[in-house]
Amino acid sequence: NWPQLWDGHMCVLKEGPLNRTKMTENGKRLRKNWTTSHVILTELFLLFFKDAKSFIAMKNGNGRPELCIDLNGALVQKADKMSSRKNVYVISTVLRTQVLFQNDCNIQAESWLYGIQAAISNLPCS
Ligand code: I3P
Repeated sequence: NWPQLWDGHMCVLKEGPLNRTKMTENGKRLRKNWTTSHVILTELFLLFFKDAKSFIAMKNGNGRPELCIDLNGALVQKADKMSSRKNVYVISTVLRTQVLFQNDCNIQAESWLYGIQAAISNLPCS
């Protein structure tokens, strides 16, 4: 038996598409691989799904996000120098994983920045 990530009490603070790539894992630099994800912001995690259907499937007990970022103690910042793309931000976690996210629409990208910042600031390690 595997533990469930979604307990039914988790609150979705924000949901929608974003382009993203993992940049660092456990402090080690990776080769970028940009993809579009369906992203779910909760009080504790930023979850990246293949698409909206995969999120629904997980809520029904099937499937997992492709990536689960622990927001407790994390940092989110503008990342202009880390990509040639526009409106790029980086989330850096306590366990030294970095994920870049981006949207061509600056209002959309900023809205994710503010949402993620707010979630982080409500967690004990901020
Ligand atoms: C990378 C790819 C990425 C690009 C990255 C390239 O090449 O083009 O999209 O990042 O730039 O190295 P490859 O596919 O051969 O791995 P951005 O789109 O974020 O600029 P970088 O090396 O300057 O990070």
